[in-house]
Amino acid sequence: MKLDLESDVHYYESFLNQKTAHELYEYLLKKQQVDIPHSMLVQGERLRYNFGKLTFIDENLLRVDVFPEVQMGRTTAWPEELKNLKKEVESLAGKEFQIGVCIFYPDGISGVDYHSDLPAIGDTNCLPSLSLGEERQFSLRHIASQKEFHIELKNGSLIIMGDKTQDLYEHALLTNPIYKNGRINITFRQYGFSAD
Ligand SMILES: O=C(O)CCC(=O)C(=O)O
Repeated sequence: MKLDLESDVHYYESFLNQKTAHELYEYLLKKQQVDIPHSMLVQGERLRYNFGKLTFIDENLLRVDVFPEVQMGRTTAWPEELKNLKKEVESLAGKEFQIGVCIFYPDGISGVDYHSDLPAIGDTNCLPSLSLGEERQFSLRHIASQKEFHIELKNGSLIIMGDKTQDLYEHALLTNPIYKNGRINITFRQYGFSAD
């Protein structure tokens, strides 16, 4: 379903069925320990955050250490268990994603404020984002008009922020204490820039 916005944003409510989504959530918690709180060294000081983070990276990039752990937090090669999912996302989006940023929000006290994902390590003109666990409200705010759009992201859903979304909108997972359970999000990211 295309969302009623000025840029290309598509929402796939049942990208994964409930059973698969639940199994993936459990796998990421139990085997990959995405709930380990994110921490980073900033000017010699270790900052700790109220969310977990683990970044999956293509092996060739991991080998050349493009993403040092002190900057990125925990990183690991894409595990076998996620490779099919990665392929399915790539085939739907028509792009390859070298990086998967996996965030664990323990409850509604944890979120991320409005921001745009401007190109840094790669193009951000296509950002698929998978939701697992607690259904949470996701918000997009039109930069020029400040008009907000809200959508509930279901367990197993995929939202793809396409062309112009990062230029025209900011997005957020606003904190709200009504949410009591954990949620995992994986955003699929490109490394590098295409010529066009
Ligand atoms: O958890 C989410 O759905 C939002 C993640 C996000 O805003 C981001 O990765 O830039």
